[in-house]
Amino acid sequence: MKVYLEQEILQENEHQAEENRARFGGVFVVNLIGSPGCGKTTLLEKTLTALKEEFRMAVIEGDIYTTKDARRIEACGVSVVQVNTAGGCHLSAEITAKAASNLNLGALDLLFIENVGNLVCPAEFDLGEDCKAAVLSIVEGDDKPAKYPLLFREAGVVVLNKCDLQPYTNFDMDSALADLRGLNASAPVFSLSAAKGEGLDPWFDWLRSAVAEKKGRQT
Ligand SMILES: Nc1nc2c(ncn2[C@@H]2O[C@H](COP(=O)(O)OP(=O)(O)O)[C@@H](O)[C@H]2O)c(=O)[nH]1
Ligand SMILES: [Mg+2]
Repeated sequence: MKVYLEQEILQENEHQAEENRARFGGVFVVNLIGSPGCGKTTLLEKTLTALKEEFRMAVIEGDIYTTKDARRIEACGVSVVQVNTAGGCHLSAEITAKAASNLNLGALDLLFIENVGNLVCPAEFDLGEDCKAAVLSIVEGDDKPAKYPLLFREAGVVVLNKCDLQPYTNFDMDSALADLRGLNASAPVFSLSAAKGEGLDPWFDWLRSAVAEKKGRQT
């Protein structure tokens, strides 16, 4: 019975996700997924600040409680909608649709969705995004891609954050990359430090190409 219910929930979610995808139109939508504290909001702050003259952007912030992340995004001068799941461990397509109804999608190039901090459930729920971005900070350990395979398999792009802390950790980059490549042969992997602003240019360039490619597909 439990399996049946779960399937039903996922099927309903899939239906709404398809509607969201249609509504997003030519906007490139990135669903950022990673553990609490891996640096998703910091990565967004740096990205929005760097690209806000270039692209029309907005953010949907998913958190269990508080508007703390939305305030950080607002301070970057970008429109933001905060969603509080009040205990829910992931965003659903339905929640995303409600949040997106507060945004003028026709006036956007790029929409980021910061999912609830969690390496497990968010990977199961399609929100209608173009791409899941898996964010892993190296202090979480090189074993995490192998231990949380769904997210890394589903990811269209992987960010390895907090690389400035490499000297203080035993993170084995070769081992993490080997596990990652076993799960996902094609996703680009960007090693960077969001807080220090180091290694961000390849990530920005990837976003530029993705936005252009999405626009090209619509015309
Ligand atoms: N050393 C270091 N700290 C970082 C980096 N990125 C984020 N942080 C810190 O990690 C903590 C959590 O970051 P936050 O962006 O709120 O993570 P989120 O929960 O994934 O949104 C904050 O104290 C950040 O300053 C990084 O690249 N290097
Ligand atoms: Mg955050």
